[in-house]
Amino acid sequence: MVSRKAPELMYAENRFCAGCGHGIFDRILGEVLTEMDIVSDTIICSDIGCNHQFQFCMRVDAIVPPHGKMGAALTAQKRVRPDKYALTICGDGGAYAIGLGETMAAATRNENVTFFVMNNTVYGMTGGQMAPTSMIGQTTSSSKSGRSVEDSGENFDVVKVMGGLNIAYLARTSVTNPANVAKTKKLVRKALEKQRDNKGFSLVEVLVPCPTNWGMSAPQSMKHIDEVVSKQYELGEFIDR
Ligand SMILES: Cc1ncc(C[n+]2csc(CCOP(=O)(O)OP(=O)(O)O)c2C)c(N)n1
Ligand code: SF4
Repeated sequence: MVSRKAPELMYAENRFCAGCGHGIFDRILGEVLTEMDIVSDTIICSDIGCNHQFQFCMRVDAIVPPHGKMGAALTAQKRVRPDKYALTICGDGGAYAIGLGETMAAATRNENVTFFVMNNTVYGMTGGQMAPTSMIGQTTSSSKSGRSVEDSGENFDVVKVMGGLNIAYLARTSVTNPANVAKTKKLVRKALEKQRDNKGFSLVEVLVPCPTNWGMSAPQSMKHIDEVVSKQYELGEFIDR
């Protein structure tokens, strides 16, 4: 097997569970920041959630606002330091549950900031509870009989919700195989180029596995994304201005 050298900013092994998608995304982001030569021009807004563990493997400036306040924190950061890239790696819980108001407010203002939302369809760090993105029928630690529309409403699809907004970029991707990893890398770069060119708000949702809370092996969880999750959450580029 051929392995590529990790970029210099990745200074340690990651601490995610085996097979977690967060580590794959962090490596992609590390490569993009390095190739764009913007590591020292970037401040990552780190949400509370499993994603925050990027700080234990990536040497990059970061701030940690309260859980879910990414939209407000990124807005402040970018307005105070417009010379720095303002981006977040956050979970679907942080972006679409507790943080939905801030996320939408930043989007409707078309703030020049970038969201990378890791959608694993659960609250990973706190034990796999139901999130807005949990699919109808999905069993989680807080929906043992499966999510029902009657009790919990429809699941949250960011493309349906943000699709009509005047934002710069909206895309969804996954990291289930080398082709999807390569595609994700392109979309991550594109989103950051939107910010570089002052086009406004960009959001890339990444379908990532949480084998621990899904009760699956790493290969099973990748298959589950290809066969189930990405059928529910269509991959593609939906806004590109
Ligand atoms: C104000 C506040 N409410 C609740 C919590 C508990 N909490 C920590 S992380 C989290 C959700 C994590 O899920 P997600 O954002 O999807 O990220 P993941 O861990 O799945 O990557 C919650 C509810 C908190 N830390 N702060
Ligand atoms: S609990 Fe899930 S999201 Fe968190 S590190 Fe483990 S696999 Fe990743």
